[in-house]
Amino acid sequence: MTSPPLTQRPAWIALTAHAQTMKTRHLRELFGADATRGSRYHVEAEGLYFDFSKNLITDETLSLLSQLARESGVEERRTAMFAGQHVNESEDRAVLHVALRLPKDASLIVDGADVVAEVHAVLERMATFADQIRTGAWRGHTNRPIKNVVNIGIGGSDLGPVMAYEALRHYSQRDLTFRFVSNVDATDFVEAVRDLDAQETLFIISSKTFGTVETLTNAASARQWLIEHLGDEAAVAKHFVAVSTNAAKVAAFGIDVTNMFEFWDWVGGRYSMESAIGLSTMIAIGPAHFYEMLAGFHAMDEHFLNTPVQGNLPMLLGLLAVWNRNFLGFSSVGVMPYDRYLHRFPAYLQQLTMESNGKHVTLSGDRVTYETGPIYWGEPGTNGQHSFYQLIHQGTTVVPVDFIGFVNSLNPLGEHHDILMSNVFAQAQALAFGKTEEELRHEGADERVLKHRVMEGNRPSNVILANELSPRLLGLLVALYEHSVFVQGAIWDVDSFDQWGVELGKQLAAAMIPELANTAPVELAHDSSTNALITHYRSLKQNGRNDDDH
Ligand code: G6Q
Repeated sequence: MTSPPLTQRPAWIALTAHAQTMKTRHLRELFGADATRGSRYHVEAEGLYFDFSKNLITDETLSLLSQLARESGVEERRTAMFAGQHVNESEDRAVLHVALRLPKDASLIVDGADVVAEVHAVLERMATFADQIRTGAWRGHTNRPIKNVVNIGIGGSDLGPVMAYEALRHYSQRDLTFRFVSNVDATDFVEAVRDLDAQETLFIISSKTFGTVETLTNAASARQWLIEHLGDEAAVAKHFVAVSTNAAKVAAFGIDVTNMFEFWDWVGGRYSMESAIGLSTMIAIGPAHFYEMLAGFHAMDEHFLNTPVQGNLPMLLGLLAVWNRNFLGFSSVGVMPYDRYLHRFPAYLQQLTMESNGKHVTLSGDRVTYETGPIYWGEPGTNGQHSFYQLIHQGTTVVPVDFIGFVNSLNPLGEHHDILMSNVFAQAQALAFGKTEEELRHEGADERVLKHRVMEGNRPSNVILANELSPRLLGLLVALYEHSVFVQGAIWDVDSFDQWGVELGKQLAAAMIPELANTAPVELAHDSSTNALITHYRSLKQNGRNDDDH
């Protein structure tokens, strides 16, 4: 399908004009004019209640956004992705994370092979291994059961596993300890293992390419640590497994490929937490819970694929994000989970959203003439309320917020949960409706600080409410955001599945390592700032650590 460039599509032009009117409206007025707005602008599906009524929208906005999706070919692109076409055009790859969560009896033939059979074969191997670790049947080199699992990986090979472990900790086997090492900063590794007994420690080296410098550096240090503690190279066999697409490099590192769990080129790093990259998750929560999580992902996939736009959660979340970004001009999105277990969810989402849609050219390589991916950030509630929420409420930058909350706590304790959830509803309310001077005066507020206390309101938010945080729910939630990112990327006409922007820094750093390590004089040929920094670093480094500094 060829459609005109985004800004020339009729819906885009109409939305631009419509936004001028909407910018003069206030949520107070929109709610005042329609007593049913709060219930009308919500969708309930798969156990998720999505309230989007506190966005600066009307029926016309929604209908124009649906038109924009149609004119942008979002549905065609969705079909193409689910069918295994190479929608990651710049890397010429299929994008099939949805195949990772297809049920066992499904089938999806890609390039002549049934990927579902391959996916389930790996899941079964993972389940056998996870059970061996969980029951103590897998023995370490000195015949002790494994008690500690350390995942070494970075980016997509870390953020998903650590987020999922934290999110589903309630369901985890509590006599096992999990650690996640990602940063090449040695502190990450050293602090992660300092209280662990090597005899009871399993390292999972998670790397799609098995060529990532941070992961290989940490993996090498882990190997050395293990051998130092157990005094035998042969110990590696029982204490290291790999998750990768690259068997040759796994073998070259010294891990037996029978201890490698495979995934595929068509799984993007940031879309891989339910592949073998989720091995640590499966060990933590057990295979049955892991399959429940996959079922949650799949339910959202089906919902996304089969539901008309007006009731389609990822479509609506994505279209509203485009509305806020492009037409109202808001440059960031706050994601505030009111659940402590989801404390790594914002970090996970940052990669999912910003690595996917932080792009400056279209699929055909033309510079975009509109804004693309907003900045995603966030913290769990209620902590944020006692710090940066001040800016969200009264600052000069409007930050649309996604609130995520649950009806039932996994740790019911006194009044805690009602207090927590009252804050979700209250924050969304305060953002939308604020407080006027008149109201404050009526309440008898001190005239001297009246202006300081005014809350302008009219700040958009979504509320996502579910029964409780379960493995299934986590799958639903992650898939909701994955597909919302897809919808946004399809409208912006960018490649949401590549990440060329992370390459240059890696190349420059690789070239500098010898310059930093070398003690002999070197000819530096960078810009004058970089040259001066390296020179200063080298000269201080040669002086060694200063005992006065610590
Ligand atoms: C994710 C990115 C990136 C990747 C890491 C780790 O979509 O591609 O974050 O996951 O760079 O890569 P490896 O798994 O290959 O080590």
